[in-house]
Amino acid sequence: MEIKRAEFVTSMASYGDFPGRGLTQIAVAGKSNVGKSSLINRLCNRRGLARTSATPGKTRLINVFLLNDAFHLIDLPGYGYAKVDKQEKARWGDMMQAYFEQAHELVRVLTLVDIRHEPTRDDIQMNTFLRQSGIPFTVVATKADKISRGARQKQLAPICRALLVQPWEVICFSSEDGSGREQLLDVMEKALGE
Ligand SMILES: Nc1nc2c(ncn2[C@@H]2O[C@H](COP(=O)(O)OP(=O)(O)OP(=O)(O)O)[C@@H](O)[C@H]2O)c(=O)[nH]1
Ligand SMILES: [Mg+2]
Repeated sequence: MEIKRAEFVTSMASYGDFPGRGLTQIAVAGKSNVGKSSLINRLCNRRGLARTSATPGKTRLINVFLLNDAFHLIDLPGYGYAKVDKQEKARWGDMMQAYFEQAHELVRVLTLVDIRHEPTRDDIQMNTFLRQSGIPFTVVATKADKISRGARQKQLAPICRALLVQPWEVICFSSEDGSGREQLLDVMEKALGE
C-alpha cells in the first residue's frame, strides 16, 4: 500500500460528534510524547499534517485523517502525561471509553511504545483492555533511530514480556529515518482488507 492522499478531517472531544461513519478506521494509541502524531506524518510523508510537539500532551482531542480517500486514521490523545490533574484524566478516560464503544469501524489499533523504555502501567492497561475487548492491535516500538540496530532486538525483550507479544510481531519504527514504514503499511493494508 502507498499513501497517495492524506487530509485532516476533524478534531473532536467526543466520538459521538463524528459524522464520517462508514469508512474503516485504524487508530494510533500510546502514551503522551511516544510519537503518535510523528508516525502519522511519516506514514503520509507530510510534515505538518498532525501536530507534534516536544512537550507531552499536545494531542488532547481525537484527530481524524482521511487517507487515500478510503479509510480513517485516528490520532488518539496520549495517556500517562504526569502534569494532568484528576479531572483531565477522567475526561481522557471517558473520551477513550466512548470512542472504543462507538467505533464499530475500527479494525486495528497501533499501540506505540518507546523502544528505549519498558512499558508503563498505562501501556499494560491499554494492552489488557484491547485484548479483553477483542480489538486487534499491533505493537509499534517508536524512536528506533535513538538506539543502534544491534541493540533493537534486545530492547524488545522487556516490551514483549510486558505486552505478551512475540518480537517478530513488533514493528520497530522511526519517524526520523522512516524505518519500519513499509512494514507498517503492510500491516495496515492487511487490516483494511480483512
Ligand atoms: N528521534 C526521534 N524523535 C521522535 C520520533 N517520533 C517522535 N519523536 C519526537 O518526540 C516528540 C513527541 O512526538 P509526537 O509525535 O508529538 O508525540 P505524540 O505521541 O503525538 O504526543 P501527544 O500528542 O502529546 O500525545 C517530538 O519532539 C518528536 O519530534 C522518532 O521516531 N525519532
Ligand atoms: Mg500527538
